[in-house]
Amino acid sequence: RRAAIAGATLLTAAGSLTAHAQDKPVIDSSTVLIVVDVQNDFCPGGRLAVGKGDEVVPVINAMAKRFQNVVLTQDWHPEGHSSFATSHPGKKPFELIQMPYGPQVLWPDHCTWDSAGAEFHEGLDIAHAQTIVRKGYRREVDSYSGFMEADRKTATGLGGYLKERGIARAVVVGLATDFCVNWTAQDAAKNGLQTFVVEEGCRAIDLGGSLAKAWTDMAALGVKKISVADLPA
Ligand code: VGL
Ligand code: ZN
Repeated sequence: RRAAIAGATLLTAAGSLTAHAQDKPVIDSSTVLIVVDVQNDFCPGGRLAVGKGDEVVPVINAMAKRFQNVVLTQDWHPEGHSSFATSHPGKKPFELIQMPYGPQVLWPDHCTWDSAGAEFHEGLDIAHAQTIVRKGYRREVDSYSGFMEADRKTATGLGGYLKERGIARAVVVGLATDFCVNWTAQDAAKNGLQTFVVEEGCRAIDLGGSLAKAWTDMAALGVKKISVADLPA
C-alpha cells in the first residue's frame, strides 16, 4: 500500500515535470533555431519595413550561439511577383485580394532576387547557419511559411530536411511575427515539431489585429510563446 502511494506520488511528480519541460525548449542536437526573413527590406529603411525590425538582430545573434542547428529563411521574389500591389493595376499596398489559393494581402515590392533589400541584415552574425531556405520564388504563389507555399500544397523541402536530420523541436524568431514567423511556426507544429516562438526575437507588421490573431492561431496549434529568459542557461 505504501509502495502504491509512493508510486502515485512519483507519477504525479513526473507528470508535472513533463508538463513543465514542455513549456520551455531543450536546446540539444535535435533542436533547430529557425531565423525567419531577417532581411534589409523588412528593416528600417527597407521597402516593407517592420517597425524596429532591426532590433531583433542582436537578440537573435546572441541566441543563435547556443544552437548547433540553425536554419535561415529568405523571402525571395521575382520581379512582378503576384503578392506585389504593383502587379495588380488599381490596387494599393496592404489591400486584400482573392487569389486562386485564397486571400492575399498585397505588399510593396520587396525582397526581389539579387536586390540589396533581399540580403540578410548586415549585422546578422550566424556563420554556423546550415541551410538557407528561399521561398516565394514562384511568381503566382506567395509563401509566408518556410515549410509550405500559400497554395498549402507545395512543400519547400524544409519539413523533409528537418525530419531527415532527426529534428524534434523548433525555436522560431525573425520577421514578421504576424506573417512569416506565424505561418512558419504553425507549419513547424503541423510537421510534428515541438515549437516555440521567442517574442523578443520577433517584430510585427500588425495589420488590422493580425498580431493578436497570430498568437491565438499559433497557440491553438500548441506553439508556445516564450521569452529569451525561458531558454536554458
Ligand atoms: C513577409 C509580407 C510579405 C514576412 C514576407 O517576412 O513576414 N511579410 N512577405
Ligand atoms: Zn514576401
